[in-house]
Amino acid sequence: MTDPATPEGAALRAAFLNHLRLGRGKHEHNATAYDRYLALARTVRDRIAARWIETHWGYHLADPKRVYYLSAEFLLGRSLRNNFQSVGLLDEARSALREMGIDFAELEEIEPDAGLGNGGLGRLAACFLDSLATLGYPAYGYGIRYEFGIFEQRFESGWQVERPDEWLRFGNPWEIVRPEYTVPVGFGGHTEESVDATGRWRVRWVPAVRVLGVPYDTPIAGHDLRTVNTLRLWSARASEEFDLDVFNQGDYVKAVEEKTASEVIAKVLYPSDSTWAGRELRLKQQYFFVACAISDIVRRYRQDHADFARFADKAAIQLNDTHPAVAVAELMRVLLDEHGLGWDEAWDITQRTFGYTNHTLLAEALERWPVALFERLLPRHLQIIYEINARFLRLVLNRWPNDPDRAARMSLIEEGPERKVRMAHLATVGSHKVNGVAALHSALLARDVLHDFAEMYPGRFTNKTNGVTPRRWLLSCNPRLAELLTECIGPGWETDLDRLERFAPFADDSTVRARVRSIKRANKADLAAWLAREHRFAVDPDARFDVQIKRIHEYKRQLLNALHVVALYLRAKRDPQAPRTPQVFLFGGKAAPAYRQAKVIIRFINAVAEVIKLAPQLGRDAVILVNLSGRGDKDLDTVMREA
Ligand code: D6G
Repeated sequence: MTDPATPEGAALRAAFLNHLRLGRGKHEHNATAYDRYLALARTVRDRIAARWIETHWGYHLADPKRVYYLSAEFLLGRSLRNNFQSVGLLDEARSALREMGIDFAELEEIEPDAGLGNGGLGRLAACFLDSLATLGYPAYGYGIRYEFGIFEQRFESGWQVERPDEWLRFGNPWEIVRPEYTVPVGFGGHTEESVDATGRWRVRWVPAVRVLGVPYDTPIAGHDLRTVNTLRLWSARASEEFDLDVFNQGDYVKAVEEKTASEVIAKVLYPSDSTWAGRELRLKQQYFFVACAISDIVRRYRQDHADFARFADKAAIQLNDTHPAVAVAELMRVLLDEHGLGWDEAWDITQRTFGYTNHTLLAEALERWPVALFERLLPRHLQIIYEINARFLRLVLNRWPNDPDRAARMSLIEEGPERKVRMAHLATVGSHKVNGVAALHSALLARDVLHDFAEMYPGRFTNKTNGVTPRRWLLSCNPRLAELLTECIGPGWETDLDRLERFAPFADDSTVRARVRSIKRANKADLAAWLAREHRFAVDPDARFDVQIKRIHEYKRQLLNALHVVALYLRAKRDPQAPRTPQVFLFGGKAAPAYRQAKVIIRFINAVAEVIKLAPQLGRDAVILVNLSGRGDKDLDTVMREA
């Protein structure tokens, strides 16, 4: 072990060894890679924690307007490198470890993916958290701490098979449980109506069961660590009262069974993508995290405010798609039933507080919950939704008195053999802004799917084009290019992407063009080395790479891409002498387990890959469908054993 080159390096090394010894009970000579990963994670978390406390103390003192991002999915991925990047110690950490004979990259590979999302919607949520913290907004993410994230993918005879993703099995060094903020969440039961002492009509919901929401906080460090915000994810626990009841009747096994039944709520992320999976447990999940979030938001607001007059000035709640849309009814319930506000005041606050982001125009993806299910799980919320609807339809009929079809189209309730609650309509009516996620999408939303609403509330409809955080998706994942950019245009583009325009003139600079080419070549060589190591698949880094990585779906047209490969193959077979650029087609994507057609597409791509591998005339061409769990065919246990 050599001495670290800088005081910062020495401090990192001391902190790391401390965590190894005191946190893991290990000497550096018998520590496993897993011990080292945990010790390193704690080392960087310490740096973040100090700013985390200061940031939140600052919020507490200033009482600013806070942004609350409610999302059923947060696809964070790995955090180790990102966090070192944010605290500005990535290079220091790498060299401090190198001096101890430890490879940072190897420890990075130990971290499981926080795969609490399916795809774009969940990654958008994660990118927003990064950007909000970087821009210094007082922002919170609220979601579910799924015990099993998006399934692990394997291939057997070319077919996708799914394995549960037990990402929490070995602990999660980033989160901190905060039992002091536990929230009881009701389900089922009935409502009771009465007149209170002031002569006011009151409704009280008496749930049949209560589940406890226990929050786990993860710090979200902005770039340069000026702000550290919080992602608060809720885990489900059986409530003691609920447990004890059965237990006292002497049936221990049944008590444990019931405990498991209520804890199942936060077990698993539904792996659907772009089609809507309507399962009772899913509605329970939605209400569970929404009830926890609203309760937490109201508690925080009430610390500084005696009444609700300023609530909408202090809280902006954004609904990431309709998964959290029941929040509209929940905030109304809390304001009406728990705090005794009148309808008009409560509704005004609710509308001013919520914003709704729509993610899809596909009819089969729009959530519609059966009224009967709502009635059974959330009887009070159904009453409130009916009342919102009655008042809303009165406005519609006032404005278009001779157009009953319009009222039927706009109703929050879809009539038919099975009546359903249209969650997109609830979210639209309950919000002051509705946005799509691309200019074309937003235009079509206002033109087709929510046309009647856009006509009624033209100012409500806006566009917010999705983006990604350039910290993760350029600075962190393409360090060579990031360095060249900084060299050419100076620092600052990481937080102000418009500055990349300054790179345009370098298109005329042949030295810079050569650098860009060699960076691309080096990155391709890295990818080729990874494919060889993790997937035992050799590709030529000088071939042209054509990469399509996203959930497998008919509308995403992986099939068309694969058929293109087949066409190229047939052409090469017919005329082997014709000049060709060698190409590597790389596919990556998971199919929803129940989506038969998508699974057949996976089987097809794997079959094409096999054929091309065996075609002698296509020596340097390749097709590969990468198993997206990122560990080749190894499961987490094998990876841990090797670590
Ligand atoms: C985060 C950071 C921690 C802070 C806590 C406050 O976990 O330092 O004490 O948030 O939570 P609220 O009281 O705002 O819910």
